[in-house]
Amino acid sequence: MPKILILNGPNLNLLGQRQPEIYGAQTLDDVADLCRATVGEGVDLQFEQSNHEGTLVDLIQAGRNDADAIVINPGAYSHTSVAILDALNAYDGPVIEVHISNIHKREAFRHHSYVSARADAVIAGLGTEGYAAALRRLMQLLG
Ligand code: CA2
Repeated sequence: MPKILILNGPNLNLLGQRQPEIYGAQTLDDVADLCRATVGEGVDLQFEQSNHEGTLVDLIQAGRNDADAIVINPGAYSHTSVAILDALNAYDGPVIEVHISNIHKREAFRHHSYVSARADAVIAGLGTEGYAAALRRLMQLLG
C-alpha cells in the first residue's frame, strides 16, 4: 500500500483556536480527518506536526525509507529553513508544499519559501482544502 507522509510545522497545532480569519475554523485534527477521508482505505497516511525544525528534518529523513510522497506545510520555517530544504533535497519522491493562506497576499517576508525550490507543486490560499488537493494529485502520480 502506498504511504504518504503529511508534515505540519510550527504553530499549526493552534489551527482553529486563533486567527480564523486567516486560517479558518478547522482544527489540525479536522485536517487529519479530511486527509484520511480524501485518500480512503488504499493509502497509508502518517500525519505529523512539530514545532521543532530538527524534528521535521528527522521525520523527512525517516521518510526516505518508507514514504512514497510527502505533503508539507512547513509553517514559518518555509521562509527561513535551509535545513528543511536540504532534507527534502535528500528525499527522492514527490513533494507538495501546502499553505492554508495565500502567502503572496500577505507580508513580504512570507512571499519567499525555501521549500518551493524542491516542491513539485505549491498550493497556497485554498484553506485546508489544499491538503486534499495535494493528496488527490499525489494519488494520481503514485497510480
Ligand atoms: O498559510 C500557511 O499555511 C502558513 O504556512 C501558516 C504559517 C505561516 O507562518 C506561513 O507564513 C503560512 C503559520 C501557522 C500558524 O498557524 C496558526 C494558527 C492559528 C493561530 C496561530 C497560528
